Amino acid sequence: PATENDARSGNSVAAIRKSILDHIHFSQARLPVMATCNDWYVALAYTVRDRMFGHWMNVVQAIADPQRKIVGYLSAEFLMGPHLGNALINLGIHDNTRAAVAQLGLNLDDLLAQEEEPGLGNGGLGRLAACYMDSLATLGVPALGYGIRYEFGIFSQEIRDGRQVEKTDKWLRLGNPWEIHRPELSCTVNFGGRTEWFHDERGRLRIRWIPNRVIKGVPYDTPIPAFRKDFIGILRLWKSEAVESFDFQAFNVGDYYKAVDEKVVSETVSKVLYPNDEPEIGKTLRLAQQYFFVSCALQDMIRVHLIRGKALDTFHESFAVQLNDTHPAIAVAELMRLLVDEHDMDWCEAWTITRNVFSYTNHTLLSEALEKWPLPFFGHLLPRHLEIIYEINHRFLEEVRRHAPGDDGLASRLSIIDEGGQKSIRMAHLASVAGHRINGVAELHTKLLSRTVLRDFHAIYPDRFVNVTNGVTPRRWMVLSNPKLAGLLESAIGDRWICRFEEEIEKIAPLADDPAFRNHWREVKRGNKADLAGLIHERTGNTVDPDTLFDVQVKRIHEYKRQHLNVLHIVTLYNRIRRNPNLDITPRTFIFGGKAAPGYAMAKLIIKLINDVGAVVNRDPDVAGRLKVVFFPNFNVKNGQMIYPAAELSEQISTAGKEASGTGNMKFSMNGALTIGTLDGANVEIREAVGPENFFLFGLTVDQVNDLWGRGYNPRRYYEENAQLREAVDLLYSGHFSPDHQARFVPLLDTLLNHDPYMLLADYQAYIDCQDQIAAAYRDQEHWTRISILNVARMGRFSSDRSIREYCKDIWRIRQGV
Ligand code: DL6
Repeated sequence: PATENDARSGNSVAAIRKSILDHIHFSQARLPVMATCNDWYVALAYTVRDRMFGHWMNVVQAIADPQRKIVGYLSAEFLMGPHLGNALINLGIHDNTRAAVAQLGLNLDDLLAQEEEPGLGNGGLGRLAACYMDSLATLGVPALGYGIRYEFGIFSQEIRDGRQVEKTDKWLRLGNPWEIHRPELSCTVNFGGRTEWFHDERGRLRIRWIPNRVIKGVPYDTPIPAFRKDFIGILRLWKSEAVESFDFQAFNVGDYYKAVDEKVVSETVSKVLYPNDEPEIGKTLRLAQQYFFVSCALQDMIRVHLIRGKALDTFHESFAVQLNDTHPAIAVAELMRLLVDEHDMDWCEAWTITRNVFSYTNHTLLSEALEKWPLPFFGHLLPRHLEIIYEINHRFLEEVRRHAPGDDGLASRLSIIDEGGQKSIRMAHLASVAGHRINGVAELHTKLLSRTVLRDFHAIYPDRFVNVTNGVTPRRWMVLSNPKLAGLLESAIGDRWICRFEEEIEKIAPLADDPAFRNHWREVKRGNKADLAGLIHERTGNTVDPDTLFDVQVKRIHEYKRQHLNVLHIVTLYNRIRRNPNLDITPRTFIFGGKAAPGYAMAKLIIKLINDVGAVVNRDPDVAGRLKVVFFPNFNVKNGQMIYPAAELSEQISTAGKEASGTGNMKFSMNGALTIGTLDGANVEIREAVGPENFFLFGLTVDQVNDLWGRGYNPRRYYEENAQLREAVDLLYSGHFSPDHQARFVPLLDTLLNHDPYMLLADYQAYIDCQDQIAAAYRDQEHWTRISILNVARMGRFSSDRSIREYCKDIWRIRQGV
């Protein structure tokens, strides 16, 4: 058809080629002979983006349709990963684009490699938001993802001398062809100052906020394409700017630097993503960021609602707003302020709307990650919001006292204001008071949430609590990352599994009994391992053998995730080889990857530990290549796409009760890795789904962990009573792996022996025994392959499409679209 060949929107090879050349000329102003790789990448990105604009108009129509409810997903982080490859897959133009690019004498892989990924998130929480944007679009739900257009995303990690070195992530350096700048939709955001009473034009006494700083939020929209549907999601990220670039008054009197200063300070707000795992206290800029994007988002939603021609008292019929953790929880007070102060609504009516609009997802039980803002500091930045929070809290505590008269303990435990010690605002309480639904991200997590951190809320509002187990998108994490596997699946069961994962993927289960299929399966994995081995060599200089067991732990580096337990296993195997160099051992390649928060010294020491142990083990002639340890630098979405498909063993070994869900565990399993894991987070459900016989379980349960703390945990006893453990720990103490600095790992080892807050020593022997079983199981490749196939076949439940359907039904009360 003619439209197929239209250079602006057609999908034929000729149309795509023509479009790329047009963009080289009209958008880049380049002669093709002089165009750089980046010019071609940008021209291709524009070509692909053009093909989303038709879909975009469908979404604009859905957003304008007063009958359709819109999801506003508020998240301080969106870890989208590279757009180009994903868009080619979702738009169904991958093969034609590859051909078109080839006709221009270029290689698509080189252009894909050119894209700097937008690393606007720390890890699981931000990546979950990205998977959810993909599923929302694919399910045809009109959605706006609201966040911050950080100028610098998550730092990029280099490893020098075995240590993490952080490099600024200048992802916008060469421009960003995916976004559309929308200055006409800018909002203003106030900070600081004071509030005052005044009489309005009708003589009523009201409050107004006199801020001492005003900045501008400018949105940039990125289309998030649905899989093979004429629909997109809109990711609307806000950049902070000065309201006026120059203070002309200051300029006129000659103070040029003061004039520029205002601009610099305003732009600081969206400058840099904060790393997690670091205390919040005192980070004014962080609170400013949170308020900044949330205020812009709510102003934007109100604008959209009013454009629909509806009165503000029906705002909750237009929008369901999800608070992705507590980072955007200030939205509760901001919506009240906008409705009551700016739109003159009655408090009770505004509160009813607010309660209907918001729901809250909790992503962590770790007390250090629960956000609290000291009162004076909060009031200094957001004086009006402090008053509003006091009022919300006052009314809420009255309700609590009616519910449990005389129970002052309950009231003080539930209060949004923590009165103990330094007074502070508990953001999780603010979100829980307002949210009509509160959800955890895995069954175990939701259960623990309602028994621990939000126990009192659960007691008074049990119906607010629901679980929505996380999911990941099979489009990015299978089709895009693992084309070999996707091809094999397609030849076996067609391609309906890509967007009907829950129903379709199990159809491969019977093929686990087919020897020919198993052979193909192994070839796919072997190919992916060889690809990764090449990349490892390129990035680290290490040579790894694709015929060894690829044992992988990639995720943020954190003590609770216990990368150092994995290291204890490596040292234990190493000791066994040292004792008996002829030992018959299953050869393994241990692959680690992940970033440590820049201020988290212990996590950084764990990175050094992995590298130091690797340096010795990899070189030891007795080991003779049977163990290899590599640290893959700069784990991000792009690298993850290469790593998950090559993994055979997935390490999900957090202390039970600490990992809210995990999503890497799902990505591994969907790509055919078997899991060694504790009963933590979504591991519990993954094990149930794949079958206990197809999952390597070890370790204490949550109840056993609590019980052991209750009885008095003495880690040193485990060390003293377990010769193998002692030998491993002693070797680390001895400086064997750190000859240049014998005491390097003492802080880490002393922590293990004296406190061991994450119970590595208690779980050590169970972990080693389980790893020994795995080593034996791997030798039976037919059986291993069978389990691998069954793992993939039974992952249906872990598609983010299922999660989003649950949010639609149980939380947002939204019908799905196309
Ligand atoms: O829900 C997404 C992801 C979970 O899979 C991880 O288990 C959890 O650790 C992570 N939580 C955070 C919390 N950050 N804060 N606050 O990143 O969420």
